[in-house]
Amino acid sequence: MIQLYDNPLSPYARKVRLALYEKGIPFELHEIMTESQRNELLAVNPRAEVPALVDDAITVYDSSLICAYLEDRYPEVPLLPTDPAQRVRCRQLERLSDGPIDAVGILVFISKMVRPELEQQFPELAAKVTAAVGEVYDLLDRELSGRAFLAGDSFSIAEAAILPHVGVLAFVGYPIDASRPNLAAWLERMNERESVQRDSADAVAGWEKSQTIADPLFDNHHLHWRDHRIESLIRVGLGHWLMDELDQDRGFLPPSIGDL
Ligand SMILES: N[C@@H](CCC(=O)N[C@@H](CS)C(=O)NCC(=O)O)C(=O)O
Repeated sequence: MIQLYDNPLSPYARKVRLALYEKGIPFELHEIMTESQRNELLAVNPRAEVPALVDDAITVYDSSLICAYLEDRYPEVPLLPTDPAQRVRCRQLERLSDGPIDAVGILVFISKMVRPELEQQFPELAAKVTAAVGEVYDLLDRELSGRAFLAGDSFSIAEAAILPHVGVLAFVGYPIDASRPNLAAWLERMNERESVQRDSADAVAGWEKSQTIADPLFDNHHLHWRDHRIESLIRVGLGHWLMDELDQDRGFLPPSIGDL
């Protein structure tokens, strides 16, 4: 059976869970929630990131590669459209979600939860973060104009990638109101799906469990920085702050190529 290394709070892990639930593929779960489980994760992913998936002799990490693998290996319930133009649209939206949309989510996470003092240090930050979330919502609202699904005519990887981000943003204080009617209606429709309800229940249970853990895997005092997340910090004026975080060992970068 498929072995899934995941954390129910990670949007990337949730993308893979949604794909597995939609496809109806059973899996055995290795929930990686604590620092002491890092070695278990490193054994399947040298970047020590969730999700990772082991299917017999095959080990895959990175949610996009996992979803592509699932599509190739278990095509019965397709999560990629058949039309080439819609397929590329689906992949573009997934990439947008994993990069710039994730980076906006991290800005929210940092400024509201992990380093709330930032809003005092940088008085213009809250407005910049709110504007960034608004840009994400506007873009998705435009992309959903006249469409029931983001790409093609059924639930796709684009939905699986974007839903966890939008769901969390809406939950932490950025509701989607009538000014974005396409996005609001899409979210309401998606929330009726069994896969989405199962994943949301996993995330709520994961959040409750995370509150009882003394050595969480995602250490709020030692953050993992990379790619679009770094760009977005620089864009809102937090580039020097990031250098201080790294200098003071409150943050770290992914392994360099020699460590992979
Ligand atoms: N590109 C990877 C990103 C996965 C990722 O960022 N995972 C985060 C959780 S959201 C993680 O495991 N971080 C480990 C850490 O912060 O130490 C994917 O798509 O799977």
